[in-house]
Amino acid sequence: MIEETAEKIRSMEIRGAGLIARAAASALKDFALNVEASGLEEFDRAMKQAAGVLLRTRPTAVSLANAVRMVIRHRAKDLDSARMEVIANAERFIERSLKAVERIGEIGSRRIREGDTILTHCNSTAALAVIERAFRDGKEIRVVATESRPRYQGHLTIKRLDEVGIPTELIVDSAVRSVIEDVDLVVVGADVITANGSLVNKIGTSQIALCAHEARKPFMVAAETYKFSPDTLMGELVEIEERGPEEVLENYREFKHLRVRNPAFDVTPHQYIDVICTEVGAIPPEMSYIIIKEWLGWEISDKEMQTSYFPEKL
Ligand code: RI2
Repeated sequence: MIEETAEKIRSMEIRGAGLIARAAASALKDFALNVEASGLEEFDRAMKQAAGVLLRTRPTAVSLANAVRMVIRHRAKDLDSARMEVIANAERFIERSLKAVERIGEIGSRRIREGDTILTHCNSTAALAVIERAFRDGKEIRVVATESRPRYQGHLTIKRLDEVGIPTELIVDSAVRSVIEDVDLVVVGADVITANGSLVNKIGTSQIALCAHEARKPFMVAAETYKFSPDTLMGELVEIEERGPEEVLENYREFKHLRVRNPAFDVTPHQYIDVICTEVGAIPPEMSYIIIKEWLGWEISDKEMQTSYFPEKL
C-alpha cells in the first residue's frame, strides 16, 4: 500500500500538493492499521520507514512532509494506543485539509469582483476553490489558464472550469505577458511558502508574478497552512525537484551535445505577492512566520527544529 501510493505520487498519477498530502496520510493510516509489530518500538520503526518511502517521492512539496509528521507523531505508551492515535491523526489531517480548501475558497473569493478576469497557472485545487466560489456566488468572471508545460496540468484546469461553466481562455505559458493587460488579478496555488513569505510553485509562476508586478496586477496565492515550511525557519533551502528530460523532449537521446533541464518548480520572491489566502485568513507574505509559529507550532528556538523532519532524521 505504501509503495503503491509512493509510486502514484512519483509518477504524478496523484499530484497537486494538497492531494499528495492527503494520499500520504491515507496510506499511513492503512499501514498503521495493518502493520504487524511486536511492540511500540517496532511499530514506530515501521511507521518511520513507511514515512521515509513517501517523503522521498517528491522532494519539494512540504505538504507531504507536514502531513507525514502530523500523522506519525503520537504520545502513546503502548502499541494499541499508538496505532489508534496515528489512525486518528490521519483522519483529522484529511478532514482538516478538505475543510481548509473550502475555507480558502470562501476567503479568497472576497477579493474577486464582478467582471474580473483571473489568470491562473498549473492546476491547483486551492486556487480553483477561490475561482469556483466567486462564480458560485454569482460573480460573472472569466479565467485565463496557462498550459503549464511540460506536464500540461493546465488541461486539467480548463476541464474543471468547463465542467463548472466558467468561460476560460487557454494560452501557452509564454503568452502571459501578451495578455496580462486583459487580466484583473492572478490566482495561483502553492507547493511551499517559506518563512520569509516567498512562494515555491509550478515552474513559470515567478515569470507570471514578474509580469503581474510590472503591470500592477494583484498576485494572490491560495495555500493551506500545511504548505508553509518550518524547515526554512532554520535556513534550510527548499529543494527544487528536477524531473526527467523525457517530459520535455521525448527523443532527447538523439542529441549528442544537449542537456534538457526540467525543474518542476521556481521561487517567487515575497515582494511580488500581494496576499496569501490560507484557511485562517488572508495574510501578507511577511506574516508567514506567524503561520509557522501559531498554526504549525514551530518556534525559532525549538530544539526539535534543529533536527528537521526528513527521512533520515525522523
Ligand atoms: P494544490 C502542483 O504541483 C502545482 O504546482 C500547484 O500549484 C500546487 O501543486 C498546489 O496544488 P504538481 O504536483 O494543493 O502538479 O492547490 O507538481 O492542489
